[in-house]
Amino acid sequence: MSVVGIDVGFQNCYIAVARSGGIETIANEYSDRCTPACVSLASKNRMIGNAAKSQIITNFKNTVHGFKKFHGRAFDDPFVQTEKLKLPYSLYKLANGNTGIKVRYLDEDKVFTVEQITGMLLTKLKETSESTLKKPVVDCVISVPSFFTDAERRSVFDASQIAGLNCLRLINDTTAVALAYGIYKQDLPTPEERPRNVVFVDMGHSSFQVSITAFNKGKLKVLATAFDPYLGGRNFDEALVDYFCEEFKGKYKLNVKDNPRALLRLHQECEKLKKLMSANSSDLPLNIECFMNDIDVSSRMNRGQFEDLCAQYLMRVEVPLKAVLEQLKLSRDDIYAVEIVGGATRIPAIKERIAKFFCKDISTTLNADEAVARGCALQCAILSPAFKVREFSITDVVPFPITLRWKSPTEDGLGECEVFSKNHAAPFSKVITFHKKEPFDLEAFYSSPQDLPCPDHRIGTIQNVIAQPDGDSSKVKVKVRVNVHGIFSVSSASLIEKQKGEGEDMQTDSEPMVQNEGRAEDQEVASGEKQDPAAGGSKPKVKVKSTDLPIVANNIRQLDGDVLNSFVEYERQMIIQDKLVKELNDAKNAVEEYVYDLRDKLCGIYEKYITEEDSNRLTLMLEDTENWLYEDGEDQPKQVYEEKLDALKRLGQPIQDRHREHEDRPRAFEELGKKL
Ligand code: ATP
Ligand code: K
Ligand code: MG
Repeated sequence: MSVVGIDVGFQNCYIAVARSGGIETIANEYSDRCTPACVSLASKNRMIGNAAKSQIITNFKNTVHGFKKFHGRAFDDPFVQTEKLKLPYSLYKLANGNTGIKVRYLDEDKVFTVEQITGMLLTKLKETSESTLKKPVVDCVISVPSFFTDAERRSVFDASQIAGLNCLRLINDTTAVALAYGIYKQDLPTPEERPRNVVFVDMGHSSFQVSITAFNKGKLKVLATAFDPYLGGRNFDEALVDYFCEEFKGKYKLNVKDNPRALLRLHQECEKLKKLMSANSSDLPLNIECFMNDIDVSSRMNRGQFEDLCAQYLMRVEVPLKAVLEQLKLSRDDIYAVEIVGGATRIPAIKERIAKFFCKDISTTLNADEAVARGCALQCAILSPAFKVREFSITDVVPFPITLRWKSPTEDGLGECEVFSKNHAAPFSKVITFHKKEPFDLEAFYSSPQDLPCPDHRIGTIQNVIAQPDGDSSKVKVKVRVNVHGIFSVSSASLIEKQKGEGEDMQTDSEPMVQNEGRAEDQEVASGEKQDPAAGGSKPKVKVKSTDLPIVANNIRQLDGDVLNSFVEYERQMIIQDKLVKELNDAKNAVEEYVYDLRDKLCGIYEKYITEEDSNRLTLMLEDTENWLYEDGEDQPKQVYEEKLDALKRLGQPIQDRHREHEDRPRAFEELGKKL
């Protein structure tokens, strides 16, 4: 069994695996440990990761990037609408209101859901880990931002299923980092001692996350999280892009924003410039040749100017830092260390602001790019029965308070209560006892919509929890939980059968009672079937006789089971299609390579082994083949290339044989000499 951790970033993905030597971040076929979160669709196949990134400008309409925040989002969501204006590819409103991505694929117009696009990316990451580990990869742990809501988490979980992965846990980015930090520390306080509080800061391309985590020997407990879901490296790129667009408008009379290709190029150059400015405070050039309308453009910028330009973003750095301390009423003195990760924390002004806020040197002991993936792999190792790793308990938090509302059709039985407060420990289960005469509906939602990154505060509904025919009030226990993925569910409802003499405490419509059931440690292990990531779990611990009531949950925005299954199947087909195209290209390339190789050798090492006349004839034939490859032979079935190669080899092989024979002869003599 494999143990794999995947950091799915807005821009960059990393994979770490557990091997006998420990946790290792692995490289893809380009020897790159970072795989871009990019998928490019084409008329015959798809390209994913580095290959897709190289298509961003050339095939901009069909190259999808920056899609992570479309998970669980309605098309009408204002964020989606703002992004839509900036993206070179098209977004599309799906029948269920979700955000779809419209591209040309296999010469047809095609709309993919974001789960499918992330599924493609995960397929690539799965293949990369399989080729490193040389065995199938199924079990994994995937990171999500700590502020991801229920809908976003369900959507990422579905994507993992589309890729054929069994996600043992969706873990929060900053929690994965905390695990990577803590698990090897030898000097953590004992469980009886005061815990060590560490602040983890992660600023990536799209968002900014902060957590405070308490460590004792063998355990970590996240105490609080805070975030700016819309502050990341890309804001700084955009500030530069806007600045230069304005400048080029005046200086070169260019309307860059009207030209998607030029705009994408400018984006890439601005990101490079931004990174250079992190290392260098002097004036730096920006030069782009043949930028637009055959015009070369150039400009300059230095770090001071850059910081002025981005003042509005730099100001926002302090907000979550302050918030996380305030939530816990902690002072700076209670903080043992501040650890930063994420690419954008390399911007000196951001680092300075964090250090200044905590009045502390910040530590960069963790690998800023790989810590999340390593933490994921560690979590996977802990969860996997196949791997031995030291015991380490992880308690996370609920990012936003959750309220449950109940409603009966005729009674005035309408009410609500907050079942999980902000920073409540997770995973966690609670049992709520209702006294009800009639069937009732339950609805779960986030209680503080103003704090949510997206405007939709609904989580899900459950209809018709009980039908008690005798008109008496009955006792219904409902178990709610936030599971290991951070996903909320009503995991069971049971009717407690009335016993004689119990009538006394049976009040109609009294306030429900909420009991803690404690940590929900049980993990969900998905099989091939469509599985609700929130389902499963143990039966409630009820002493009296109880009957389970059916629950039909309706989770806002989640893919329907049949649809998900069809996506799983479609992904498999696309994998096969990509493989066929790869084999075809390999067959074609083999012909081309043989042509070049033989031609070189005919004027080189083979010269002595072929008559001039034969050599001329063969050279002509090679030239014909080369021309054919660019004309009629451009687009042929695999078999045609294989036959072509065989035909060439029939002519080339005898020469090669004569050459080899000649080479071997002196060697054979030498060996004979030794024996004598
Ligand atoms: P997210 O966490 O938001 O999903 P991500 O995980 O893909 O995004 P990271 O890989 O952590 O993001 O960081 C990428 C960002 O860091 C990009 O904006 C990139 O330009 C920026 N970055 C990387 N190196 C530097 C540097 N030396 N100076 C400034 N910015 C940098
Ligand atoms: K990343
Ligand atoms: Mg990240």
